[in-house]
Amino acid sequence: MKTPVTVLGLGAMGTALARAFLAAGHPTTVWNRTAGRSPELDDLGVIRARSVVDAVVASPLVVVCLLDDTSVRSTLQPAASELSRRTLVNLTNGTPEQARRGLDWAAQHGVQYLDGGIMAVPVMIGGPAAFILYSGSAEAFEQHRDDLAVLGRPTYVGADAGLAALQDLALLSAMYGMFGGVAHALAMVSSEKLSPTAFTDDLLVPWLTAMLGSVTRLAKDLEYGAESGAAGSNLAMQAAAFGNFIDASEAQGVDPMVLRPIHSLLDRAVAEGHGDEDLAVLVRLLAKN
Ligand code: FVH
Repeated sequence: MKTPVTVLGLGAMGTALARAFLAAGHPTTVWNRTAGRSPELDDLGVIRARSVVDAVVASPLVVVCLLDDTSVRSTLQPAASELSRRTLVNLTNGTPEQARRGLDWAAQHGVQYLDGGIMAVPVMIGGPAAFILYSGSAEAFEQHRDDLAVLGRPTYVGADAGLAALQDLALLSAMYGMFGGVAHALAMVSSEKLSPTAFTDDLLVPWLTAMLGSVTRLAKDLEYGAESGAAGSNLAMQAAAFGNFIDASEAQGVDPMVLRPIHSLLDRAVAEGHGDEDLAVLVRLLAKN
């Protein structure tokens, strides 16, 4: 018999989590603030609890995936004593501080706590590209590693409960930086009525894919120091070229708001004497603040 699992929250993500547990044969109990959400789960054999307390007592493993930390705290507080001696896995997006507070709250109520960061969108859950970061109780992680594996590759990042959220937010920040740049690039080509799909397939995706190697090199520079002469792309050169990005955007009627902060950062790096260095300097400048 597979571990019975409770999923609190049937938004797009909670529904995908419940579906994956059901597909893997876990008896799956669900609760959602608005009753009757995701009716398609009924045909898959889901058990609907009438209250959070009923949902919690149904399973030794309770997964919560709600909008935010406030909704998690208000939802769980009435079921605090029933959560005792169970494992609570919080897959709601949050900050490292919220995760650490979650661990403290759980410890006060005798609950084993894991905080998680889902690195997937709902359609990816249960598929090969999905992975989920976990931090908090190592014992709970070992106990439920196989259960959690049905959602996506489980990746434990440490006993400090905040570490999953920290790295989740870092990864999402990189993603949104990419999306911001992509939105700007597509606005530029659209200003000349070029085909967005042709530009994306023929040029943008191959270009971003090629640049991924630079991400690895940047991290190595940061950790081990820059290899002399390896870059060929000094910051003074990049700052000078960046003025063209802004000017051309404005000439095309495209708002350069996404680019301006990067331009400022490059200019600052040059003004502070780093013109002959490489992009790793930007990390150091950002981390100082
Ligand atoms: N969907 C995604 O692409 C991302 C992928 C990475 C992880 N995120 C995080 O997952 C959390 C849930 O996201 P979601 O996509 O399921 O969000 P919604 O579809 O908007 O559903 C929200 C659920 O939260 C419930 N809820 C909202 N406020 C409250 C409250 N005060 N008390 C109790 N429950 C609440 C809501 O219930 P209802 O509106 O149906 O009654 C939904 O179940 C989120 O942290 C993402 O950042 C998703």
